[in-house]
Amino acid sequence: MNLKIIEYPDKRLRQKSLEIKKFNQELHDVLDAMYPIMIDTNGIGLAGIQVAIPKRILILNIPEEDGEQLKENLFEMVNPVITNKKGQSSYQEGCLSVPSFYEDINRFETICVNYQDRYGNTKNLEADGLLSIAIQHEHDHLEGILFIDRLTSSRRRKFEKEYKKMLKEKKTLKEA
Ligand code: Y12
Ligand code: CO
Repeated sequence: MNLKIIEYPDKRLRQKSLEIKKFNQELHDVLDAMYPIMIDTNGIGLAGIQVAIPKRILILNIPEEDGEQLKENLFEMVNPVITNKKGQSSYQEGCLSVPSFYEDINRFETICVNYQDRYGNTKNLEADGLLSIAIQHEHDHLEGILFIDRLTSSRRRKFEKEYKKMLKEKKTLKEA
């Protein structure tokens, strides 16, 4: 499966992703194909829409303290629903669909999430720390929301200016 990460300002990132109803081989193939893309690009989280698949799926692989990402720590969440949210935390987030930009974003500290695994089994998870932040970030993607939407308006304006400049430089380099 030839999947590619789509980048802001691609309008597809604004789509609301659709519920998964069939837990079939096609779903397994997509989830299997998303994993190497996330790992090869140093990602810790990836939602379906980031590879142009508007389905309610996300994967997460939080690194160990030494930075190693173990496949046994992989979470695959299908149709995730965040049920409880409490506390507040701030973390410098980045996104594979918004390259080269990192910013502190406020999130809930602890969340509960109900989801299904790739076979349709229902799961419940209470998450805090980086896992909680990453779930909230990826869950936003399913709603067409990007972390840059959560910036203050002045910070957002600064981002748009810097990002436009970066895209222009990238284009110039490509043409050279
Ligand atoms: C905290 C941190 C991240 C999340 C959501 C998931 N975001 C990511 O996994 C972002 C990964 C990322 C990787 C990059 O490295 C490469 O592309 C090689 C990167 O670097 C560049 O774009 C140049 C940016 C982001 C939630 C909470
Ligand atoms: Co993202």
